[in-house]
Amino acid sequence: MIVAGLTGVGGLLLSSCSSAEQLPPTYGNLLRAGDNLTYSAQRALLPDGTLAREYTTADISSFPATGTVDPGDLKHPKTSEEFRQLRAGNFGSYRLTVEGAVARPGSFSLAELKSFPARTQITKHVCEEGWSAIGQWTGVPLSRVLYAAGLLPSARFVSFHSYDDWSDSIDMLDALHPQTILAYSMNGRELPLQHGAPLRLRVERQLGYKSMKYVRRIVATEFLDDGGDRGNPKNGWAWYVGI
Ligand SMILES: Nc1nc2c(c(=O)[nH]1)N[C@H]1C(S)=C(S)[C@@H](COP(=O)(O)O)O[C@H]1N2
Ligand SMILES: [Mo]
Repeated sequence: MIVAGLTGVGGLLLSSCSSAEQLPPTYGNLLRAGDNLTYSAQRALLPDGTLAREYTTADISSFPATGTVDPGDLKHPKTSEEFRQLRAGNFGSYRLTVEGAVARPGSFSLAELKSFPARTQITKHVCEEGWSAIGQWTGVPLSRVLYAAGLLPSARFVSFHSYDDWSDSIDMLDALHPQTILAYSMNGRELPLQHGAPLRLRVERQLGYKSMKYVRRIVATEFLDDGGDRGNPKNGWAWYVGI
């Protein structure tokens, strides 16, 4: 009875939100209804370009590596072998694929990504497991890469696929945000393997798990792809986790 009642409330909340465009996935339970409220409220209250706080080099802290620390160790038949080969060649033959709603789908080498104007930022990473750490990241703004590929006006989300078989996405506000970068350096050095080499995403206005490591492929999409079986919502984590 109580469960049915709660489900009813969830349904009510959901339908009252459904006029907003392209809400994150909810799977129809009460907890997921909160995702929609958080997303709608943050997007309504915060101006688009609000910057996450940036720190100084004196604030840089020790930074644990979590989740996957080497996709070459994993059992995904295709990607782990591909990653082992890339790693053996110090990522010299790595290419980031960019496709979907772009006029010029293709790929970029690390040298090409490094030839774009870089952005360096010292930010606080907040993990959903309860720890935080401050690190310095250098990389190419995601917007640069998307524009270089000829991002189409119809694109509304950007999906990311990694070598450890994660899929996730962010909306265009986060994708084009100046602090959303594809980082190849951490604390002034080459990005360490355990922190996502050769290229990781930094999404500074959301919780740590949105900052995907080992990025392999980027897809601009017109509709939300929450990653399906490889995505966070499927594992009980919210799609949108603004901080
Ligand atoms: N591809 C991939 N990206 C990932 C993860 C992962 O396991 N695989 N873990 C996430 C989580 S939960 C956090 S807190 C951060 C951890 O980054 P770090 O290992 O550099 O501390 O990466 C995020 N991105
Ligand atoms: Mo995390």
